[in-house]
Amino acid sequence: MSSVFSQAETMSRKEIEVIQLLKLKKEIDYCIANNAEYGKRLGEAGVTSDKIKDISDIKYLPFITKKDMHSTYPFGFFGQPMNKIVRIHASSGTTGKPTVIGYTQRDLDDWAECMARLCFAGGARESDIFQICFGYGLFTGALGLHYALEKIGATVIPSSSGNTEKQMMLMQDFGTTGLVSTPSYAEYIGELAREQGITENLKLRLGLLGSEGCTPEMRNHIESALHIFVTDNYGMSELGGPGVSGECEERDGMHINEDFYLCEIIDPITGEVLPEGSQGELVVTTLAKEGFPMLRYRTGDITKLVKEPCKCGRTFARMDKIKGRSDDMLKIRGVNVFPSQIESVLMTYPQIAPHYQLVVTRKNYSDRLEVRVEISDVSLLENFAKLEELQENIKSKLKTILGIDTAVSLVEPKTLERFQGKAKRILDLRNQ
Ligand code: DLL
Repeated sequence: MSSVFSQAETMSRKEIEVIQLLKLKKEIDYCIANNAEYGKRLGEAGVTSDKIKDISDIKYLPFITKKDMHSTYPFGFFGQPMNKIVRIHASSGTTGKPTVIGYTQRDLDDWAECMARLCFAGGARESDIFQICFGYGLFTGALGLHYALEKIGATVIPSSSGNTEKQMMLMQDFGTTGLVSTPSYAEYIGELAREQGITENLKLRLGLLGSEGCTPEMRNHIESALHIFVTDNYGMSELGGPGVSGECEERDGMHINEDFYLCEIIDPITGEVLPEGSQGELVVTTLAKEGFPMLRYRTGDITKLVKEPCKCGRTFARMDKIKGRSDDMLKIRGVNVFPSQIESVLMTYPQIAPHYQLVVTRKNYSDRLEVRVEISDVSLLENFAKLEELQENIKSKLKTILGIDTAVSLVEPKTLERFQGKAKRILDLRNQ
């Protein structure tokens, strides 16, 4: 068994469930006592902690959605007055107002503990030098990993995102061993390192990536470009940021910090709780938050849960890589399409680069999905027959996986946008 950061990570299933039940009841009491919005909602639903005899009784609690965040902006779900809140973060909403999250000092300590467990599970150690290339600011990613890595005793370089040339210089000069970023930024750094011929000068060995999806195929690409070992980390602002779950070195699902988060999978349409092992929408309840407690938050993320212990020795349940967000899912002529399915297909071709864009248009009431992808093999540009053959091959593979026809456009290297944060790959022009 590999070592763990906290003994809590190896509790028996029975112990985990006893703790979850106790903490859930306490969190419900806390919410009713400290937040008027919860008092009203739980009162209407007729739920107090007395009704919760088993963790499955969580089903009596109403869901919270993103819409509820907007209608209670900015502090409606805060569980403490401002004199007890020591930090504020906010989600990077593209439209309207952001979601605002408050932390007490104890929340910050718990956050560092949760994330430190996951960094350690991903291989981070005291001797590492980590460059944090998430944007510092209201986004939770940078400070979330920053304090966790310091807690482990690793050296942290808070270089933030952007200014990639300088990032590369620091990486070489400081002997950075660990990279923290989105997968798309890691991909971009890998591309530049190769172009500048400096991959061999780098001492990188680990990548703690997250905040957006990354298929195993994309991960392989990043690993071979930067000569690193990558783990995937999941979280969201509403749940305090990163630290909800992350992969260990087995990379067989992301371990959930189950003593801090209770996860369920529901049918996104009916809201019914689904049996163990089913794929559906992830709903999360925080079990020990003071500043921003969340009871049954609908994440919109599609995944499934596995409770069997992992080979690494950790007993915390694991969630599969996120398949997509229910609101990222494209409906093309009635068929559900997740960008991750397309990415998996594209990544199997050595002749193309991991840079793509999905453009959806509508003509005569019929949807058209165009997959634009960069070629990496420039010699193809001089061989039209080969280019066409590749295009047809990708089209037919996509048809097998998605069940629908797509248009495939092979574009020249470096013509699609690069991202320093989360990638924006979908261009849905149907309503224009
Ligand atoms: O992305 C928190 C975070 C920071 C997680 C750093 C991991 C590392 P938000 O900006 O609120 O918070 O975005 C949350 O991003 O609902 C998912 O749809 C997506 N997401 C986050 N992590 C992953 C992941 C942070 N590992 C939203 N795989 C979530 C796939 C992810 N999607």
